[in-house]
Amino acid sequence: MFQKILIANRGEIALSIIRVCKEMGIKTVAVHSTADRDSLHVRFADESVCVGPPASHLSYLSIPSIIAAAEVTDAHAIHPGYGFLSENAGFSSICAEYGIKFIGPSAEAIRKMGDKSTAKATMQAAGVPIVPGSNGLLTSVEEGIRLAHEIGFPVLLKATAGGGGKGIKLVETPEAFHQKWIEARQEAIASFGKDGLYLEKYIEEPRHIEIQIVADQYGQVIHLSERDCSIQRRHQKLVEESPSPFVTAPLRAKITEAALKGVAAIGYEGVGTMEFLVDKHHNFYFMEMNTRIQVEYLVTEAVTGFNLLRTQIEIAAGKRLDSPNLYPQGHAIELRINAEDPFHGFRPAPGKINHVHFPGGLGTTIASHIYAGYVVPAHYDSMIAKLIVHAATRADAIASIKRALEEFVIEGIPTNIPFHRALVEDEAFQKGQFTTQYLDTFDFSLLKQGE
Ligand code: MV4
Repeated sequence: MFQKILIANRGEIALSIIRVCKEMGIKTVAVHSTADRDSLHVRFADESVCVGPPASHLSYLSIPSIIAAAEVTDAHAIHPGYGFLSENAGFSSICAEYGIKFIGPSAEAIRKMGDKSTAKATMQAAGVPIVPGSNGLLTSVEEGIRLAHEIGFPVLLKATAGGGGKGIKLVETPEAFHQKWIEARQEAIASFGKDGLYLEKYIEEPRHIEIQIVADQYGQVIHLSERDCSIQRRHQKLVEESPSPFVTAPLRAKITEAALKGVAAIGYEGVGTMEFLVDKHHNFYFMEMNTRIQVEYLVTEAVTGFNLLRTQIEIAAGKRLDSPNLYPQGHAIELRINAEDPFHGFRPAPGKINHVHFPGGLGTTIASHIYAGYVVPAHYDSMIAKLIVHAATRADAIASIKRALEEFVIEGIPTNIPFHRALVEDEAFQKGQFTTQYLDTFDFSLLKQGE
C-alpha cells in the first residue's frame, strides 16, 4: 500500500480523500493555490505545498508544479479527485514517467474515452447500444446532409473533443444544416482546437442515467447500479438520485450488462461511469464515459455501502476486487448547494460566509469544506456543499431532504438553497416525472426569498 498520497484537488473532494487516507493509515500531502491557504484540506493533510497563484491553470492545473510537489514530499501516488487533472491523459502518462502512481486509468484509456467519436465506435464494437448516427467523424457537409436525411431530422452535430454539453448543435431542418455545420466547426476549433464533428439522431426528452462501474487491474469489472442525473441546468447537474424512479428491473438488468460489457472491452482500471440517454420507450444509448470519480459518488456509496474512494486507492495499489455487483438498498438523493444567486440567473456569488448551520439526523450527510468565516473564492467552481439523504423509500428520502433544507443555514452569500426548497415541493419531481428538459419549464417564480 502507498505510504503517502498527494491530493491534486481542493474543496470537499480533497477533504473526503484525506479522510479516507487517514482511515487507511496513509500520509497525505495537500496542494493549494494562494487563494486556498486557509482551506480545510490544507489543515487536515499531514503536509501541504503551495503550487501557485489563484488561477487554476497556474496552480491546480499546473502539471510541473504538482509533479514537483510530489517529488519534494516523496509522495508515491496522486489522487486527482474530479475536475482539474482527473481526465488529463497527459498528466496520467507524466505521472507514470516519474514513477508516481496516478490513481485512475491509464493515459490510453483516458484518451480513448476523451475522444467522443472514438469512444462511441469502441463501445459499438463491444456490443453496447449507441445513438444512431455517423460511423465516426463526418468528412464533408454533403455527407452530413445525406446522413441526416437517412436518419431523419432533428439531428445533433457534436464535437468529438466535446463532452458535458459543450460543442453540440441542434439541426432541425435540412435548410439549416450548412449554417449549423459552420458554427459547430468554428466552436469546436475555438473551444477544443479540434474540428472533428459527428452526427447523431436527436433523442427527445431523454433521461440521463449513468452506471457506476469499478474495475481492478486484473480484468474484473463490477457495477454499482445506476444514478439518475436528469435534473440539470445548462449541463450542470443539480440533483442526483439512486435508484432512478424511471428505471425498471428489466431495464436495469440490460443497461448494467451493457455497461459491464463496454468497460470489460477497454482494459480499464479504477472507477468509472458509463453515461446513457434513455428515451420514453426505455431504449438506451451509450453517450460518454467518465474516467474519474464523480461529484455524485456519495449517492452510490449511500445506497450500496461500498466505499468508492477507498476502493480507488486499493485498486491503484494492485488489490483485487472481491465484491459482487451491488444494487441499491433504499433510496438516496443528492442536492448540489452552490454559491450562486437563483434570483439573478444563478450568477456566481463568491464572498465571505458569516454563519453556517448544517442539517443532521439519521441518513443525512453533508459533504462540504465551508465554515463560518470561510471566503468562497471567485476562481473555482461554485459548488460549496452536497446534501445527501438516504432513506427506505423515495418518499421518505424526499421528506428527509425537505426537513434538512429547512435546517440548512448559510449566511453572507446567496446560495441555490431557495431553488432546492422550491424543487422538492414540485409535484412532477415528487412523482419522479422528469427528463433532462425538466428545468426548461420549471417555474422559478416559486422561489421564496429570505429564510
Ligand atoms: C444528446 C441529447 C439528445 N440526443 N444526444 C448534452 C450533454 C452531452 N453529454 C450530451 N447531451 C445530450 N446529447 C442525442 N443524440 C440530449 C443531450 C442533452 C442532455 C443530456 C444529458 C443531460 C442533460 C442534457 C440536457 C440537454 C441536452
